[in-house]
Amino acid sequence: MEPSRTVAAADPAFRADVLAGLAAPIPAVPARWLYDRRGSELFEAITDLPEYYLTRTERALLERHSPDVAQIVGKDDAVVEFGSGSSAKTPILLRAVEPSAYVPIDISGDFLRDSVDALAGQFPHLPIHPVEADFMHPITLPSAVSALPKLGFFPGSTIGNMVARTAVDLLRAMKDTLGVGAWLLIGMDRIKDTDMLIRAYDDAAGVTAEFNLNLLRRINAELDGTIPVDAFRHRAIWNDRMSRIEMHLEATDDVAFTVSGTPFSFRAGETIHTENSHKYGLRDARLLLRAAGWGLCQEWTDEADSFALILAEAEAPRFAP
Ligand code: AVJ
Repeated sequence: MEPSRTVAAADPAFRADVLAGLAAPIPAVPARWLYDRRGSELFEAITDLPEYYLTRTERALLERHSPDVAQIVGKDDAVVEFGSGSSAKTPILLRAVEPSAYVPIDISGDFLRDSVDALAGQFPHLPIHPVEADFMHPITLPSAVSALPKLGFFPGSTIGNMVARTAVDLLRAMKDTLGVGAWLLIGMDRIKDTDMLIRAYDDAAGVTAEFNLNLLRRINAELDGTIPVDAFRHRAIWNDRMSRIEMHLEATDDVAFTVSGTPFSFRAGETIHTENSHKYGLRDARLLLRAAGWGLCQEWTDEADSFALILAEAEAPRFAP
């Protein structure tokens, strides 16, 4: 794959996060900065890796069970996707559910336009109402869909990027956006054999390593950084206590560099924490949803229980003992 880096104008939020994150007692950079254009291309390549079972398994679950979803939620809903449906997964659901409208929500107008174009070609009669917004906060949906029953869609185990507190905040915001009685179809990765998890995040071809190291290249390109990228290596670690895979960039030597003129130094072995990918057991997943007001409706997994597709319903508040 050809690197496609067009040096974007420095994003002040990126600079602020990097400068604060590198200076923190436990150095870390928010994972969302991994996904520039090149990072998004590398993530797409990850989804095709033999070790990265997540995408393949979730797609098979959707193919097998979208008709079951349609049976439960009925047809003619508004499907509201959190994140733009650039993936191959959205059409599988839309074909089964035959919605009256499709509402993709994304913070990036560019990603949103790309996915709308792709889906409009495949579903010429489906009304599409894109919303450019941050779905971490409750959103007022377009009035054209306000009277329709809602099916939220949040595939890809993206919820796994968030620590539990933030995940619950997000699930609650989704409930506020969709309303009581709405459905949510969400993909969550399961806790499993540690070696299998680590292989999925430290593949033999080194694509995930390149994805992680791309953050340093991006800092150098966009924030006038002097980081010696060769002096860092990709690490994928299973944090059992937190039930998550962590990606880190580990200094292999003592290094010193500047970012936007600010000096930083790392000793050999010190790391920059770049991403979390939380994994959920059967009851963990149910509890997370319940904590945000979503009642379990149905869950589907593959033979090996490696990934779960979960359908939940937004519960009305009620008196509890
Ligand atoms: C896009 C967040 C679901 O955590 O599995 C893949 C990102 N990072 N390999 C994941 C990712 C490294 C991915 N999510």
